[in-house]
Amino acid sequence: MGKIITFIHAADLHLDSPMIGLKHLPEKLLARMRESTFQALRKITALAIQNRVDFVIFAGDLYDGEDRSLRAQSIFRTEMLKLAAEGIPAFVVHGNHDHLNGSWVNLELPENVHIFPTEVETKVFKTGNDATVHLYGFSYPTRHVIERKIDGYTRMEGADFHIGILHGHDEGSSEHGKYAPFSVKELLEKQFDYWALGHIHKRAVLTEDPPIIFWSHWFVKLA
Ligand SMILES: [Mn+2]
Repeated sequence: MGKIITFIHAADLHLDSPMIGLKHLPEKLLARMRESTFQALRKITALAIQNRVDFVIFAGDLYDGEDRSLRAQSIFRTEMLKLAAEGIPAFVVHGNHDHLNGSWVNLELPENVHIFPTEVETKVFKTGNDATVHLYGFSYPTRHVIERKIDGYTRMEGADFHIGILHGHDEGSSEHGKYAPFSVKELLEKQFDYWALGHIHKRAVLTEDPPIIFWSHWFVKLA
């Protein structure tokens, strides 16, 4: 029988965003909007636990600001502890908003949270059902990453599933900052089973087989 994995692909939570574009709203409504990034995170962890997924992916811009407000970090830590209690790991890349050149007061995260470094790295994870997964990703060292980081992604044999995590710009579209650019052709050439993309704040299915997807809160089952 073939192996199956399930996970949640989230991106661009922008925790603790001040929602500057909405500051004309009535105060109460604005306050609710400012809570919405945390509500989204709580929904993700609840969904993960309810569905007993194998892991959760955060594909960049987890925090809105490079200072990673203490409130954002504290709430993220609380939610990650909930996942830790259920044995669910989280794989995180940081994007242009929460790049590693910012300065913040560091709140230590539980050990189930795996942060990718600034060069593309392969993380190996074995699920409870004995499926081996290779997850490939990198975090932004600074805000403006214009290199073709896609060149650093290389399939490493020895896994049942290969998942690329990339916060960047699809050259086929004209929107958003043109960071870490890639073409769909390049992603396909990597021969991965799924691409968990982040950066644009709306759903975009670039290809279905394999799934190359921009989105957040997306429940995925691969077989
Ligand atoms: Mn971004």
